Amino acid sequence: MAGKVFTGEEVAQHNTRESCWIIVHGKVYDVSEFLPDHPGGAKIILKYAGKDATAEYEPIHPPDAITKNLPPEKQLGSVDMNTVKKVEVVIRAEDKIRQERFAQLPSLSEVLNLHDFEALARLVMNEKAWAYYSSAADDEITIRENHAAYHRIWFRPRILRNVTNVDWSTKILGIPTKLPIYITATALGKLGHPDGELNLTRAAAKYGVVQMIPTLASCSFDELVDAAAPGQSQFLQLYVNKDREITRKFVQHAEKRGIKGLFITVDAPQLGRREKDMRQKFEAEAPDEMDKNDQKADRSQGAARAISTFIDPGLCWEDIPWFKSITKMPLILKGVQCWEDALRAYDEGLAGVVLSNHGGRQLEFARSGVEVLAEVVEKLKEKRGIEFPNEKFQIFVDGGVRRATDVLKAIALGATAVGIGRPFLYAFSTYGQDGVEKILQILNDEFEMNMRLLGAPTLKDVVRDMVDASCLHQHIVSVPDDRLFYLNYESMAHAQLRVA
Ligand code: 173
Repeated sequence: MAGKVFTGEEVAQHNTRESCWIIVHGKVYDVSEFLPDHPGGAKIILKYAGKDATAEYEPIHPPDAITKNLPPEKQLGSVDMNTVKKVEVVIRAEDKIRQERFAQLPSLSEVLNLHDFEALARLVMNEKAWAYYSSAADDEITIRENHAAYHRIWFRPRILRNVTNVDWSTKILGIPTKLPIYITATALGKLGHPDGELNLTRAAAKYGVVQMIPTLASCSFDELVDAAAPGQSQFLQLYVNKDREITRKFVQHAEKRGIKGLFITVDAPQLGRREKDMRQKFEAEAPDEMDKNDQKADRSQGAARAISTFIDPGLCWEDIPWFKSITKMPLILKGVQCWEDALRAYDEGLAGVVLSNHGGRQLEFARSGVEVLAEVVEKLKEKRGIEFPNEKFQIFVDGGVRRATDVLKAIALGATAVGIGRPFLYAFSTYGQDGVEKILQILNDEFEMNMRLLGAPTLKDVVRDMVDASCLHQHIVSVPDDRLFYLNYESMAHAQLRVA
């Protein structure tokens, strides 16, 4: 059966809830029985009953999601695409304006810093994609605090040191990197650019940095590993599935494919409320009569929540030995938010922790990673006598980083390296791979200058005494207004009256 080639007309007959076939990437699938189980609700699938759903499917599913979730007998065969009616993609007026603005993007030489990419992305990106990438939890206090926390740390530079040559390369989990940053995991790359996360893989190869592949990438895991240059290192971010067999297979496959570190996300037993994303209503205009029974549709929850239902809220410390039994990769917990949990991770023999609040997208009023860093370093020294940075147990931070000075502050406080997420999304959503490379170039330039100005020829010379973090834990001190950051920050909107 799987070898059968259908015509577009044959597929088009199956356009009801009872017999619902769809086309994705030239293949025909019978999804009638899967409808009630679709995490994003049945309605969105019914909109494409009997039709080609590829354009809708592509940005928000890894390519193999459909083959993994449907039994083989529901994978009916292929279709002669010449006989398939093109699905008219309706572009909303606002998105048309945004698309046209691409022609007006300034040349990359005029883009001077990471904020610039965000400002431009906000103007040109498709509205839903912008809402998904930029949104954060509840009132978006934590997302802003992530950046603002860096304003409460000031430098104590040293003078008259020979800084003719400065070197900001280091090692992360034993892997050499040309900058003390890594590209952290962010989902749904194809919402921003047709090549999705491949933009990151390719730019990371050119600039000698490590990319963390997300579980929920738009590109498949293997595609991203295949795209790596010889010798290029990649990490994997893991969402742990309720079905541990799926997780075991994925982890072991990743290890076989040469992944150098497994970052287990521990701050998302349920996805936070991201209201900018929710207001976009991933609407699906299936005819009403088809939709009567669709109680389960979760589309009011935004794109991310709809596809996150597989994540196991039952994940707990007792699972750690199991992870150790299935892989030899270094295990790092991503999303640790207090010293007690960092200490436990150390005592469990893990390779490290990422102090992170998930870019402010999870628990609102979670503290910033860099604030938690200062506390973790102090307490682990007090309780276990260890100093940071430390090769055996490494601490990473992410959230709110926009400048090399931010990274240098984290390093002075004891971090090994810092994760950067959204700025790379904004860079490829505007300029593709060139944008990502430009960020890495900007950061290189910023590191060179700032290390000289700090009096630190290497990262080992960026030590605790080089920062004054005495106000870091104060949440009510006045900080300078960071104009570029706040010009980009898009206020949340209230509910609106219906248009008559
Ligand atoms: O932050 C996110 O949006 C995220 O991690 C996620 C989780 C599940 C599905 C999509 C994205």
